[in-house]
Parts: sequence; structure tokens; C-alpha cells
Amino acid sequence: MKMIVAVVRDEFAVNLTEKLNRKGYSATKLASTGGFLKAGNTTFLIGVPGTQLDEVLGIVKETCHGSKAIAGGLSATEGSLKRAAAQAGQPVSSAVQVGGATVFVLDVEKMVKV
Ligand code: 2BA
Repeated sequence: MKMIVAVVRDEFAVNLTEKLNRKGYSATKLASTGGFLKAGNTTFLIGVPGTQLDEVLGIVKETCHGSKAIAGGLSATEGSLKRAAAQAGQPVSSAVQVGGATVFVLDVEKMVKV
């Protein structure tokens, strides 16, 4: 058995939940926060037999597609440096590209429901 841990951009979370439910997959959703941007995202825990791993990864891929530029993520020091660069007429960018989902696949030794 495998455990898929998928950190998903919030805008894809509802669609992903619906698609997984429709296909009969169980999932647990956790409200999470990205460590860099400190913005909300949704972490899915999806336990599946190894034989269904590829199908579920396919669903995640087709649902959470494309990256998006999001402004922010600067500490106070970084912000000051960027402002100084801007004043000196140097090009600055504070946007980062956020992907649709970051996925980890873990081996599960045992699953028990009591
Ligand atoms: P955040 O940590 O808020 O990161 C948002 C985006 O900021 C990342 O997009 C990446 O493009 C950029 N970024 C992150 N850390 C950075 C750094 N130290 N320097 C420069 N840019 C940085 P994604 O890579 O698509 O990640 C989206 C979200 O997925 C992350 O939100 C985090 O919640 C999760 N994630 C990504 N990689 C992870 C990892 N190795 N372990 C755990 N969670 C991860």
C-alpha cells in the first residue's frame, strides 16, 4: 500500500475531492500553510493499493495543472533589499511560481481500521 501526500493549491482542492470521491478513493484533507509564502494550501492524504497509485497520480496531475505567479514571500530584510534595488533603478521581482501540487509517495507498512 502507498500513502500519497499531495500539497495542493487551494483553488484545485474542491475539484480534486470530487474526482477522487467519484472514483471511489478515500482521502483526508488537511488545511495547511506553505512555509515560504505563508499562504493557505490543502494537503491530501490518500491511501491506495500500489496497483492504483498511477491512476490516482494521474487524477492529481490532470486536476492540479499549471503554475501561477504569486507575489510575496519576502522577509522584512529581503523587502528592504528589493526596495533599495528598485530605488537604484535595478530590475526587481517579488513573484514566485507556485505549481499545481507537490506530491510525495510513501510506502505504508500496515493500515488498520478499528
Ligand atoms: P510554499 O512553501 O509557500 O512555497 C510557494 C512557492 O515558493 C514554491 O512553489 C516555490 O516556487 C517557492 N519557494 C518555496 N521555497 C522557496 C525558497 N526557499 N526560495 C525561493 N522560492 C521558494 P512550489 O514548489 O510549487 O510549492 C508549493 C507548496 O508546496 C509550498 O508552499 C509548500 O507548502 C509545498 N512544498 C513544496 N515543496 C515542498 C517540500 N520539499 N516539502 C514540503 N512541502 C513542500
